[in-house]
Amino acid sequence: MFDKWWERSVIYQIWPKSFCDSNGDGIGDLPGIQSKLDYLKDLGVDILWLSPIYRSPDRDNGYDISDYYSIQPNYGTMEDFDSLLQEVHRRGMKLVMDLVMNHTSDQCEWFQKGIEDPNSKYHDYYYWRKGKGPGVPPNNWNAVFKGSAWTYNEKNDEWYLGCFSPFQPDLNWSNPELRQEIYKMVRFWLDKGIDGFRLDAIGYIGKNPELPDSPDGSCLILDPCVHTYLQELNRQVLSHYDIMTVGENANLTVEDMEKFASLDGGELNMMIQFFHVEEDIDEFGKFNLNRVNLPHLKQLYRDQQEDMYGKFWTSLYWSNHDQPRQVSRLGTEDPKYRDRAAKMIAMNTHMMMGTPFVYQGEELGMTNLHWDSLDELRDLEELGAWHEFVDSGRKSPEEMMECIRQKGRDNARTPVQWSAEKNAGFTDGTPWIRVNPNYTEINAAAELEDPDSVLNFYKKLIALRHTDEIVISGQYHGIALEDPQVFAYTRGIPRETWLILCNFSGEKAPFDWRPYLYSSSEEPDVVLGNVDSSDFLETGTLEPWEGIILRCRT
Ligand code: TEU
Ligand code: CA
Repeated sequence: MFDKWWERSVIYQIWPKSFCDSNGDGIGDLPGIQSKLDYLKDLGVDILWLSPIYRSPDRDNGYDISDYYSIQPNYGTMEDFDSLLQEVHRRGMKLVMDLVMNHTSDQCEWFQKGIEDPNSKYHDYYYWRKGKGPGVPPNNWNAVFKGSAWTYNEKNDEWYLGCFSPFQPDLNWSNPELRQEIYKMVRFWLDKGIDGFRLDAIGYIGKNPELPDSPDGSCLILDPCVHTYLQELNRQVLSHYDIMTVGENANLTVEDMEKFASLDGGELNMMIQFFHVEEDIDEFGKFNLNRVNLPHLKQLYRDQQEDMYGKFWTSLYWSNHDQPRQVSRLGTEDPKYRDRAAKMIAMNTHMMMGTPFVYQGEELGMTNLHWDSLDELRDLEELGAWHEFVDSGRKSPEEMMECIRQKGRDNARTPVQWSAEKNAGFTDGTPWIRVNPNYTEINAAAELEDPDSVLNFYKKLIALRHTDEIVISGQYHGIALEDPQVFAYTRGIPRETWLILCNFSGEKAPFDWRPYLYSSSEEPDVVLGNVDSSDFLETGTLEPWEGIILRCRT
């Protein structure tokens, strides 16, 4: 326990399309990423996770791969990739790639060949089934991006399964030949010397080949065979390399997480947890206007953080390419407190047990975008949900637009704000998606110069993980669970306790810290805080959005 390099690391996620454009076509690319490696090294992160860069028709931003062995031409060439990998390693960082193996694009050669010749081996690489009758799909599953999970193909009078969308047909993992085909591809990338994978939608690969109806029409059944497949992948491929793996799947319980990512290392090293980002969902899924319920959230964290000790490892994050911007979601966009809130939220995440993930632009305090109209949106999830909820009259267009502004994925996908120059310094051309107009205030160039910026605060937080053992191995205790404003917890190792206090509200918050640092006769010292010369220790009151770390040694 605590001796793995990824347990001592901070991961930075790059979503290539919006990171940095080197050639003026309005689309981020690999040379653009390479040009920012010194910035990332200076930030202090250890591992870069690259969202998919494989060849793809780009219906779902590369999560629909048409050729696993080549690079998306918009992003560059294989030489660009090799050069990027080399430059990442030269700076002492590591590179982790996205592995999308639940589905391919419908443009993938395997899928196309299976349609052309239903007797070819490629046909059984996917789930093809006869309908229950004319126009009636084989079962009741609905796609994640709305509509039926089945698409009819006239040529062979069969339906194929696409649990996310019709552009993303699911691979048939019950076919051993398909599994070997995938393992071959995984080895191809590992042999290049990459340092691991983030495994997309991994729970979906486990399906009972009978494909029975599900009680709620969901296609995420989590059949136990998912563990058989992952153990096989681990035994035959992953365990032969010094790499890390992080699986991604929504709707997992703490027990599920332990199965996927137990410390015995038989499957994956950690999972991307979802309980916190799903705390606010309702019958419309993520498209709602709910703010997170703080006492409930603290309870969920307490359960997981206290339970995982000695059993499994986890990821820590609020932001990625599927989530709205965290400062808008949990903090405030009010310029008076925006930066302070962004720092407090980061502190809350980074001081927990697990590996923190920073999503591009988060370290600058980037916010959601106030979208004006439907034609500005790019995400197929947002558009699918729009049609499902607005066309059926379940939500008015105005309400749905507001839900997208608050929760939609496009918020995370606006270009990284590098400077106050045109298009935030992201591109000389026309950006593929709108740039957030607040780049004149929120941008890397300005923040590098400002010692009090969100960016410089992230550097301090990240550095703590490298200097203070307690951040990695300290036991977590959730406290003051009922407090409606303050998220409080302690971390402890023998002879040392840290108390982390985060005011998740725009009001002052009294908090009595004494009962939690009882082991010491001396006054605690302040490890880090987001309020300049905070007087919290004297007044016992946190300022709006204040975050502070107190330490006691005995
Ligand atoms: O997401 C998988 C997943 O579980 C989704 O349900 C995710 O929770 C949803 O997008 C949230 O709104 C992965 C990728 O991260 C996502 O970008 C892809 O669109 C999806 O797989 C399909 O490959
Ligand atoms: Ca480009």
